Amino acid sequence: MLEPALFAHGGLEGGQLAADISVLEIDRVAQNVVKSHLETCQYTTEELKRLAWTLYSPEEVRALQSKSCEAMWQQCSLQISNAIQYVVEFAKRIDGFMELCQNDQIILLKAGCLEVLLIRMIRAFNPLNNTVLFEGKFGGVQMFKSLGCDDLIGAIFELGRTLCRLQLSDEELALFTAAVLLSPDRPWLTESKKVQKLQDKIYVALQHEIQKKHSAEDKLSKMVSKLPLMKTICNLHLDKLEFFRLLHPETAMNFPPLYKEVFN
Ligand code: MHQ
Repeated sequence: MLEPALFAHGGLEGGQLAADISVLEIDRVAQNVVKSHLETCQYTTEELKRLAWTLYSPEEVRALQSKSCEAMWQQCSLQISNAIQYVVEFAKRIDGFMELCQNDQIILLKAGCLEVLLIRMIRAFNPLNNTVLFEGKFGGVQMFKSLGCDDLIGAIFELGRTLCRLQLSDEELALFTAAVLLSPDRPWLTESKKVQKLQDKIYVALQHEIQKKHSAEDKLSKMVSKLPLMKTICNLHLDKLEFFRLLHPETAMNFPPLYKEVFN
């Protein structure tokens, strides 16, 4: 599925170049993607370090828990919608993305932006106490109890924990999210060959980046192995949203436009 095609020919092992992609080109791709990520990651690493121990108090958690399901969904969709704007900006800054036809740009963003958010989440996730950043403070799964989506929230936190174990650098995160965004197998793409070429280059750059410190085959395959769990989470989210819409159509109508557009 998302298995990088370049994996097959051993990548850059021993300084040998995959296919016809030159070292210079790989460096250029890496630089562009990393810069785009850093410019659009919403919170700097320093900000997040400082915030990491700003926790919700037990009273604040109780207040969130006693909110109505509708109010909490509204709050979450707003946070997600804000975060999506940064992912859209990230995509736009990746070389080659804006040269795709608009139809394909939209397909890639709609299909990939939640996966990108879930990967980006590790920056705002504290595995030491299992908490995530939500509206300026860190809190655990209990915070989201009123949503009535314990399975979804549980899966998101589990993904957070397993991704954190990989200890991805910002460079690896940037390249991995770009590769996920530029997945050539999304349904209804009209120029999937073009997308494939962009993704291939990004995966080569990612292998190259990983190789600076680790065995690339190892870490890259671990990263790629988390993709099925992300797909499960995306589908679970769509199921929950559909169900919520049936129960509370008026609230769902007032969800932020971007959230509605992406998940319709
Ligand atoms: C981003 C910043 C960011 C922003 C929002 C869908 C639903 C009903 C519930 C964060 C999901 C609840 C999200 C807000 C919860 C798991 C969602 C709500 C990285 C990702 C991050 C931290 C989002 C992570 C997932 C959160 C907490 O740059």
